[in-house]
Amino acid sequence: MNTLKALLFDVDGTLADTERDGHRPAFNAAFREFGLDWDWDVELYGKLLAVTGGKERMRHYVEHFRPDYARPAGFDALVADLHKAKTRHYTRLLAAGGIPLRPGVRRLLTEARAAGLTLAIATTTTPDNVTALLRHSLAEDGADWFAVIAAGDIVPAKKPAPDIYLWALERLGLNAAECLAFEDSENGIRSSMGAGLRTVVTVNDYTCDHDFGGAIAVLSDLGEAGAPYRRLDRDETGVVDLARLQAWLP
Ligand code: XBP
Ligand code: MG
Repeated sequence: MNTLKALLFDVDGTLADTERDGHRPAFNAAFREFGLDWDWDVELYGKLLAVTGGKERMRHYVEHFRPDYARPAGFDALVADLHKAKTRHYTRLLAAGGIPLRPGVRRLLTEARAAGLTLAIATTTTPDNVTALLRHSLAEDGADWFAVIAAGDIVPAKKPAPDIYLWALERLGLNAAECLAFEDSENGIRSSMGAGLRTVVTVNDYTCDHDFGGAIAVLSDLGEAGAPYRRLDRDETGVVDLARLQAWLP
């Protein structure tokens, strides 16, 4: 049996439910700030999530949902400026304590640290978003809990490309077989499995219908004592701790 050395976590949708009530209103606030009539409601945002990365998502929106919008000269710079404003709105929301960690996340991170496992992050979101979430929703020194934070434009090809996980593994100096990944979306698991990582999935409202073929477990969440996870790929409830993760490994 393989002994686990590291756990690699996606951020958005996995550590916290950030998309619907975090990123989405932050995009909308940036659009208003720039006098644009773009407004992403909950349903439309679900469709836009097919594209990872905020800048990429805005371009996708203009291309596929706003044929009426005439791109100004300097559209690339506008997208970059909008994205900076969006990051400002989003990190302010986090600083106001806006988004809690998902069930079981703090418990598992704490147990893994105490057991001497290495923790890492692999996400397409902007680095500032990650550090703000860890600081305001995990702990003042939350970013220091993670040996590697792989985020944003650090690799050009975002998820579902495996590049961000491969980059994190290289930095960690570990093989995929020594690690486990945690994801919430099909793009995420395609990325992690593309890097050879066994992956545990915790779904959310936006991703519960995604294809998670190949995951070692598909769960409602990580579970807490008194509020166990529900496993979606078989009849089982429980709490994800290190003993259970180890038992799931071949
Ligand atoms: C996260 C994303 C990100 C955020 C927005 O995907 O798709 O684009 O929605 O972040 P994953 P930025 O959880 O698979 O990493 O606006 O900072 O790009
Ligand atoms: Mg995610």
